[in-house]
Amino acid sequence: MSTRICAAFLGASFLMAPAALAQSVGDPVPDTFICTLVNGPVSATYEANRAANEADGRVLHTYSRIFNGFALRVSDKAIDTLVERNPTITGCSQAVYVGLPDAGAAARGAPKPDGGGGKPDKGGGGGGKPGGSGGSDQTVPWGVARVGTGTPNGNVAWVVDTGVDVDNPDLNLVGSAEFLTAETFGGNANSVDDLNGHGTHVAGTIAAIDNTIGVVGVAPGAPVYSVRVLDSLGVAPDSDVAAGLDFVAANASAGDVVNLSLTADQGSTILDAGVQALADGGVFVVMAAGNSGVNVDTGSVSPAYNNGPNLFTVSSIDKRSNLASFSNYGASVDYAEPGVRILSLAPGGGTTNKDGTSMAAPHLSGILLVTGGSVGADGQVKRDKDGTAEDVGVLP
Ligand SMILES: [Ca+2]
Ligand SMILES: [Ca+2]
Ligand SMILES: [Ca+2]
Repeated sequence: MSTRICAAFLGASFLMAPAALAQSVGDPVPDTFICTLVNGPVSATYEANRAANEADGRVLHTYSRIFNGFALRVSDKAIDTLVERNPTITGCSQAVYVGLPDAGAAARGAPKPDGGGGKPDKGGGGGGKPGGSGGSDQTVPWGVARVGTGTPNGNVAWVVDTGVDVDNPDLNLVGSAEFLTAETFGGNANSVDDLNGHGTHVAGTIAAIDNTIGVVGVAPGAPVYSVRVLDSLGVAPDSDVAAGLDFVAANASAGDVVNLSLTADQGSTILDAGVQALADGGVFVVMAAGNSGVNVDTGSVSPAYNNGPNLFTVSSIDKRSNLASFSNYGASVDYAEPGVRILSLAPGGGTTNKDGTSMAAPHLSGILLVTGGSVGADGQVKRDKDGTAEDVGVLP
């Protein structure tokens, strides 16, 4: 067992530890297992509690929408016995860490998620508010200018992320939920607030209100529901993320949009099941392609490699429509959207620049919250790496 996995148990006391010690996306989560149950009238809650008692474990989550099952914290010795003795359990697999794609970009020397500490790019791309009304400090980010803004159709933007700033005056936040159970370095379970900044930034691009502050989103003022599944470092077990998706599946309506600016560096069957269940329910699922510079299909980047009705994977372009150096690509990618030097909201007020496919995906989420499904095109991505250049999605 590697040092960094053992270190995971040390938790909050290592908040300031070097980044190299943090869990990596794709690593197994110690003593955390996701179990699936046979189809039929089997209660996930009853079975989870029974299993926890039997194996001296603790129930972390139950799932009823994306599949029937539960997540347990239990030793790996006990888990084998549990499966053998309980015919209602079809199998258990160890959870893996998933997280923000941006962490990978930073590690590879791509632009840092915070834009290298640059100052907010006031008017740097999109200029001021069209019409230039005096006294407004609202900026139209270049990406929003490129994609356009339109009247939201009333559906909800479910931002499954690091949380969304709970009292940001530039957002119409209609609810917040939290599903973190892991004692990771980022820790901070039991708060719904955004302790990273990523989710607030994503929400701003989708739906920042058209007023005199901050930025304006593609679907200004659209209702945002925050589903906090990633800690302050942007990492979490996929079992926690799946709990967030199960919650969305139970509460979303057809036509709502789920923005998933997170990735597992390898296949996550539980995330795959989650996005598919949402899509089957008529919810649009918008997924960041990821920032590792790899092909999502040959690299098995989950959930980005999932395809089908209502599933959208988004790559990142710069102002010249060139594929961003960090952006993943591949046949499963559906649209390219602005994702380099993107200005949006920061927790506690103000604005900041970030780079990544995480910033590209919310542009498409905003489009879907205006159109209810149709996406226009403003040219195609340049310097595409897979021979199938996707459209730059804009409001029709
Ligand atoms: Ca605004
Ligand atoms: Ca696709
Ligand atoms: Ca392509």
